[in-house]
Amino acid sequence: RDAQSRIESALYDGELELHYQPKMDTRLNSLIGVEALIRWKHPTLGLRLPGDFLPMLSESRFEIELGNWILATAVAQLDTWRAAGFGTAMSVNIAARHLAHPDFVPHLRSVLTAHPDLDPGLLQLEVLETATLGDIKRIASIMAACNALGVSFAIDDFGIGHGAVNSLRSLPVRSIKIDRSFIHNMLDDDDDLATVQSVIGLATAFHREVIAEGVETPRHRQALLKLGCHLAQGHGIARPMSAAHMQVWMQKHP
Ligand code: G
Ligand code: G
Ligand code: MN
Ligand code: NA
Repeated sequence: RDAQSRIESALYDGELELHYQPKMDTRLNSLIGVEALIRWKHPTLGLRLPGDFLPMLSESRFEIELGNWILATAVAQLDTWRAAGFGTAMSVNIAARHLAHPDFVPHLRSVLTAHPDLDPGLLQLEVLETATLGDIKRIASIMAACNALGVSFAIDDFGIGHGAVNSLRSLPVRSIKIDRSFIHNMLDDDDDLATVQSVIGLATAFHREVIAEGVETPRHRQALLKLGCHLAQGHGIARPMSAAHMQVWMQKHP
């Protein structure tokens, strides 16, 4: 409770901000979009990563409020970049519980309405913890309602666990993201390589776009290209950065 109210204060004190990480088409060497990632600029502890503070919010009312703020802030930035001539797409992370909240679709609609010149097709929602989604039919219908607004989905942290194939079969998602834990050792661990290969095969068979996260080296990038995955995100391309730095980066990487 205490930790939670400190994060609430951080939001109201303006200490929370979104950073952005590029996603690239490694064949064309072109930017395909950016992912928004929450950061806490803590006055004494420095930059804190979401793994340090988001888990403290799980199941709380404030988790939903923060999720709404993240979505509104990311879309406002996307519209600012559009108006400045950067036609980039943006992905925003959404907890499964947030997506399932009854106010999610109305909130999304109001955020988009606030930016009438923005093409909603530039917005993608990356859904986390799809394994815990519960009633998959209900989630599929919420996703369909968002799709009707023009917004697409990615399944984040995709693996080959229980429910992965079912998610692909049942959910109207455009993309899947290969979890970075599989990419990390894929060049040294045959099981990880087989997993990456299987996920790419699965995505291809289901006509979904597949993007690898945690691409840290040119060797990762080349191995993924050989396996048929040409979309990548990771420190080997660029680390998450502030909006101002992201804009400079976009100028250099059209
Ligand atoms: O940035 P970092 O690698 O520390 O992120 C750790 C985790 O926190 C990732 O799984 C990421 O998806 C999640 N995360 C980052 N930003 C957001 C956000 O804005 N909303 C939600 N719900 N999760 C986020
Ligand atoms: O789970 P999610 O995809 O939302 O996590 C994205 C997070 O992964 C980002 O917040 C970022 O900090 C982290 N990340 C991005 N690229 C890399 C990478 O190449 N290596 C590692 N270890 N983490 C990365
Ligand atoms: Mn993500
Ligand atoms: Na991820």
